Amino acid sequence: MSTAAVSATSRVLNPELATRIMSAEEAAALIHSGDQIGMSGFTGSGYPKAVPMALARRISDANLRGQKFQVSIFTGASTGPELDGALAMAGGIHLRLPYQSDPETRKRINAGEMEYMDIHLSHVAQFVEYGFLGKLDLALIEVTAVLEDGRLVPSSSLGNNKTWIEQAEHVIIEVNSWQPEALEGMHDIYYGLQPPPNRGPIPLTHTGQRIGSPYLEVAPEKVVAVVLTNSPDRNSAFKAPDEASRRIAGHILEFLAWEVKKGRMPETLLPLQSGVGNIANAVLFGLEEGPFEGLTSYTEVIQDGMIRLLKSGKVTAASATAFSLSPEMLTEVNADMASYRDRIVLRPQEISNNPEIIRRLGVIAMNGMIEADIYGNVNSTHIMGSRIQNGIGGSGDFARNGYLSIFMAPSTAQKGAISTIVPMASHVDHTEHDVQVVVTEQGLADLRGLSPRQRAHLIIEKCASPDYKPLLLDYLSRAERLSYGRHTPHLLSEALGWHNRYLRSGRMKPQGED
Ligand code: 0RQ
Repeated sequence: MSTAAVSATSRVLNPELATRIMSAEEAAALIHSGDQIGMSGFTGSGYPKAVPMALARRISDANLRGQKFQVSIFTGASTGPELDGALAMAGGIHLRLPYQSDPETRKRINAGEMEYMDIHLSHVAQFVEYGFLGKLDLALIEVTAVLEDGRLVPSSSLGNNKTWIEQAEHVIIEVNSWQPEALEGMHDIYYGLQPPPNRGPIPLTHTGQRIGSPYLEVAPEKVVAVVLTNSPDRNSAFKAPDEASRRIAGHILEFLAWEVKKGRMPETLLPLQSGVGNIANAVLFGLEEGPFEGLTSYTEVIQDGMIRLLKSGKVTAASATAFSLSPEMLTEVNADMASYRDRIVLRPQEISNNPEIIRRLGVIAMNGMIEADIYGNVNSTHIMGSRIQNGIGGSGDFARNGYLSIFMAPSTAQKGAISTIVPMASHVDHTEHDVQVVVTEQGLADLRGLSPRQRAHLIIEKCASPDYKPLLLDYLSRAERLSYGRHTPHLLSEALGWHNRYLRSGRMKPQGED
């Protein structure tokens, strides 16, 4: 047995579960075509790494023999190449939910070869519990260790693990000895959520509070396999904040300072949620240099910027469901995990993204977008209205229920060929009713208290690129004169014309407009 395997064995302390240790190939042989499998994993953290690869090999072999072998994969959110990448490449996924960001998976979904359900992350656990998504055949969960009494020490993400373990007929556990043992005690798993009509209030009133258990519970008789691994999480590196991201961060910080001055939030602000992507990370970097102290964060993932804020003492407590760190930051944090245990709480995503808690705490939601239209409808998911990029993720959970809902993007994409402020959004994830602030590097539009026409003028004035501003103003003024109704003026024959033009010519601007 290799050194890695020996150290992993020492992490399976329960004698009954130790008897079920087997290879990844033996465990993958227990999976059937057509199974619905709930896997751990949230961003490149805490996803199973050996059994999905073995399953992908099994599926490829079946395909070579002319047999179709596909499974449906439910996770917390996106995962790593050993899971989404390998299974998509083998053509082994029938249905994927609730979020992905893997290039191969994205390609297959957009080619119409894979079904994809893009779901609010807070909904997933309850959809399975209510039976909306059918039977869950298997849970495949990475953990850090198995305690003597059979309880599980979770790894670097929690996602929907509690629900998968409870709802699945059978459970396979991967014990990853690469995960630091010091993760023990960082998690908070709430077991008090009953289905309606018996659902009571969740007793969580501040960010760093613990209301549950640090361990996952599993009925030992459901566990059909325990697989030992020693494999790193794989998150991609963040780009250093560019000029546009820094300017977006600057506008947001100025706006938050104004809100404090107006007495609409305390000097320590309200719990921050910052979404995925480089701009969100740049906002966190901006906060590091900004004036605010004693901050807290109630969010979905702990990114590099959040660790820096915790280290500098600017953020005192952070709650999330997963780590999502660049390789360099991951090495640093893993070596010093114990020092974060009193300041970071990892929760199931039904709690990290819970509308009740987000509303109660008054979270400031800051999320990236693909485009916004002049009225404030936001598209977070679809390029040119039909090609999925990632998914809605937690953005809807936070935007709809937050104290403030901010959406941000550079004012142009693809080297200026695309305006991210458009007459009509080609797909809508967040309606004008859920979006209070739109910000680009050009400026910030505070939409609160404004009618649609007032919003349109402000968004164009503050957020549009100077290259597209005259075209947007021209559209709006003609729509204000000619629209069927004047409440939300539109020229339906033109509203999506910019997208059409891009698809035809590779740029949103008409010929001759440079
Ligand atoms: O394309 O990859 O070919 O270069 O879209 O764009 O600028 O890298 O954006 O990494 O900030 O992600 C909305 C996708 C932004 C993200 C989105 C093209 C662009 C590039 C990516 P290339 P960037 P970011 C959970 C929060 C939904 C989930 C969410 C996201 C690629 O923020 O997935 O919010 N959000 N979860 O060129 C055509 C446009 C475009 C465009 C960008 N208008 N038209 N292409 N692109 N805008 C809550 C938490 O707490 C985590």
